[in-house]
Amino acid sequence: MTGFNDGGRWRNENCDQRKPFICYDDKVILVKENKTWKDALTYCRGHHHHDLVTITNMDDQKLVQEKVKEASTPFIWLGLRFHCFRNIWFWVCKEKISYQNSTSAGWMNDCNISGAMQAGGEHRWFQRNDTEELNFICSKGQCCLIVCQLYQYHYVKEEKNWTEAQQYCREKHTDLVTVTNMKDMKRLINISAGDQREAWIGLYDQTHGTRTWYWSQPGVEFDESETNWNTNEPNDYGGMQNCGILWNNLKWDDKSCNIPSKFLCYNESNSFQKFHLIQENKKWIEAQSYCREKHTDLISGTKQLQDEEVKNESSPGGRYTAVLMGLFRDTWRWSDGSSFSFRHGQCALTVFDDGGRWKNENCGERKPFICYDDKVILIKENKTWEDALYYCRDHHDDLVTITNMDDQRWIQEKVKEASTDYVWMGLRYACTLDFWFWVSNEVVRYKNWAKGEPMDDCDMSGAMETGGEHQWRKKKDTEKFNFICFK
Ligand SMILES: [Ca+2]
Repeated sequence: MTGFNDGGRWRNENCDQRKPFICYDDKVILVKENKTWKDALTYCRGHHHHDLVTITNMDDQKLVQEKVKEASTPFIWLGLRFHCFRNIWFWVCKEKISYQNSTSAGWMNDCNISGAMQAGGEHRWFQRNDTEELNFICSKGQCCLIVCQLYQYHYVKEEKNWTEAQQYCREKHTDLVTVTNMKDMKRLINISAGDQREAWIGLYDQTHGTRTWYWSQPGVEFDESETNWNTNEPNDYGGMQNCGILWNNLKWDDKSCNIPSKFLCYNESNSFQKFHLIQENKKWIEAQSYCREKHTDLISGTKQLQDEEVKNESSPGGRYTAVLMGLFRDTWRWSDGSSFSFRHGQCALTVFDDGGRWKNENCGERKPFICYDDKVILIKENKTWEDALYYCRDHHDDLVTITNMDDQRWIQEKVKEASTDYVWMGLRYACTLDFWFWVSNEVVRYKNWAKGEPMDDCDMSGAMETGGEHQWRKKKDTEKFNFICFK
């Protein structure tokens, strides 16, 4: 067993002792039945697994090659397929082929062939005729094993000043990195290989002091028309007031971020008590860290502020007169023009050994930097749902699939630029089978339907609202909208 008090070093122990323990979920399963490639695909998709396995990097490869050693056939089917008509190889879960482990002999582009891994030897990939009957590997849960994201980060070791770094990223990738939440922050820390201590990110301050209000919780958008300022607020009284407080009459006020105060946290996963009054006095940035660590975030957005639970708590003579809320303003902008409110300390440079906390730095200094590649694109042409689908498949990859809240946030930032009121997604109603599905074959698990949707109706597809809360609506698929493709 392993104990944590000695740096995780393992030691021998009587197996009958009662101890806490750590389980793990296997994400891939070897099926020791001999099937043609197509039958193997159907099996994986139908047996509560997810799909034939996709390998996008060395970690995936290692995970899979450990499994295939147990196989009873010399090769094992992967979810790798040759698209005869488009003349390309692709992964069945729509991943582009980035990582490769094929034979040096090269691949013939031929119809009716699929990719298989050697059970022994170096576990390389070979093309096989898809009527061969082989063991196969299914993946469970997510399409991609280790990383499955709508955007990819690239750490560039070469040292450049901020402007040169921005230029480099825009040429070779999409832009300098945009960080939208804590999960992204962890990805950033993970890619900072070796002894590199800090790197430029895409946040910059060139607005000459023009401040913008944001809500702390990622995905909650500030709406000027819903504000509830006290009379003559916000007023920058006595200097800069960049943080928001809530009076117990539910009116808002701007306050200096450095004055410690009680605060309200919001917890989205606790259905009994969503709002938590913290009686300790903290500065705004410390209060934010506290809420993000123990709950979800500082209370954010008018929907949360108008919750009955908050109204009951807020009364004259109650437990507080004023609390910090998740409202702040700053002069920082993301290089790619997106309006994500996520901040992790101050500004444009991320320092890896301080939990990735950001600090402000002279933009002329030369540092390594982090670019990102966007894997989705908004097409500002008006097309019917079917024409949009074919456009994506011809020019890019597919109409977009949204499987979780993070995907939703990334996409809703894109649709703001659309010229139509709705934007098509790869969501379709199967009339004869009576269910909604993603064209990428993903099951519709995460949902963001507007109230009253979706009614089941024939010839309907799913579109996202361009404005408002960016919820999903079913629309007649002959309507013409902008749309979003996977790249
Ligand atoms: Ca004020």
